[in-house]
Amino acid sequence: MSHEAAPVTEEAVETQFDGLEVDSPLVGIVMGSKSDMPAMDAAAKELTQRGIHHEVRVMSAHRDPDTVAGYARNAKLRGLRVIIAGAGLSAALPGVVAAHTPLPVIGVPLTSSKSIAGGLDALLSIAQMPPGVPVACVGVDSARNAAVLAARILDA
Ligand code: RP5
Repeated sequence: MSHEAAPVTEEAVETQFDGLEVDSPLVGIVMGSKSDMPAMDAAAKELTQRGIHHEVRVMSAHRDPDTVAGYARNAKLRGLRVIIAGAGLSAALPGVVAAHTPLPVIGVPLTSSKSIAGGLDALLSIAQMPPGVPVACVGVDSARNAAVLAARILDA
């Protein structure tokens, strides 16, 4: 008598997954400092209200460059579809993330205690990307709009 298990068909596997709720994050919200959290919280709140799964991480392009590169390189493989990146001052984070991932990146220029010209420093850093490496840029401190744009990209 054979104890071999019956072969599992692809259809059976698909049926098994039908009932599973997939709750891995679709949007990654990253920011350059803990001090950015109050401003970036508006993005998380908007995604929560829309029922869009997301994750929030603090990582600085200048202070933690390896962490940022690793996060961005693995993002697509982990199932993320859009990345929202907020930063102030020289605001390299959105651009560095975009350099390491094919996913759409939405940059949020932030004001901070050392900002000049009301956040114009971060706005220009994020918007003025070189050809071939785009970052979508919302208004200064407009994290909520970044979440609305992410929802539109996801068609959610
Ligand atoms: C940027 O420098 C951060 O995104 C933040 O907006 C600003 C100030 O950072 P902290 O000195 O408060 O950590 O990199």
